[in-house]
Amino acid sequence: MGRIGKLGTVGAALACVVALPALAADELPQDWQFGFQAAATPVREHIDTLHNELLIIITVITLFVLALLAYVMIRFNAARHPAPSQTSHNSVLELIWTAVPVLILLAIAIPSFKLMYYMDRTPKPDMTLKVTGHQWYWTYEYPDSKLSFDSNVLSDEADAKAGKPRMLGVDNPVVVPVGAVIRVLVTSTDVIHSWFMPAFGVQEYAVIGRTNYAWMQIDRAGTYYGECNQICGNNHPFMPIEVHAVSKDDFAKWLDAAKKKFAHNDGTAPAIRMAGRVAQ
Ligand SMILES: [Cu+2]
Repeated sequence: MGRIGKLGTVGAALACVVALPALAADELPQDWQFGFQAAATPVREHIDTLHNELLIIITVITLFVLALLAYVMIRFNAARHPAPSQTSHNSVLELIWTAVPVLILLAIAIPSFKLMYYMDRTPKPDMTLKVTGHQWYWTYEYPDSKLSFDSNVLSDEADAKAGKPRMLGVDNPVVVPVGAVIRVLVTSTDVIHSWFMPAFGVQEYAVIGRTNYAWMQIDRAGTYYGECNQICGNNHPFMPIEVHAVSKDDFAKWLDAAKKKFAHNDGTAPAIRMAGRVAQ
């Protein structure tokens, strides 16, 4: 095997290490993981693609600047070059070092804007999920099904008992069907929160008196976790998000059960209240 062949093998082996290990039903970041948590929606796949493109561009720029610095330091140090050049400008060079960065920025801006518009426009939605942030818990509403419930963080003991990751498990998780285009409406009743689901590429501010929106189409079943990531007060770390993506049949079954379980709710958000950590 030639040197390049060997390099290729090492590269392939590295790529295997960098690629995410097989994930269980709980979709969580792994210890010593490289890169992002595995993408579970088309939006997140597009974000990964742009991220990887930027990584190549920034690496090439960094190596180029490093090489220039090394060249200047070695070739033009005081010992080798005791009489400094009196050159003060060079029109061609100045034109190049202005135009090339502009072209690089354009090359970054075009895919970046494309991604922003892609994230912004919900394709024809199959269902709507309304998320309301409170100090310090979430309310979820399914306006198509006239269903609403609160979702509170679990105590450490309850997390351990349920086999959920500490401070990420909730009493009432969001359940959504795999493959459905879900329009997510996000708002708040007190301070600014943020509904952040890394695996879905969704991070939307929950602002009082305003409805922000995002969309997600989860491509595989699993349990996904997120958190409020806008500092919102005392219990900010205690308002996690737990999303179960299930098959359409399981979703229909859950919906029937949930309508009975949360029958006391008439589809409107409950009054603001202080959330304690729920022990179950
Ligand atoms: Cu919050």
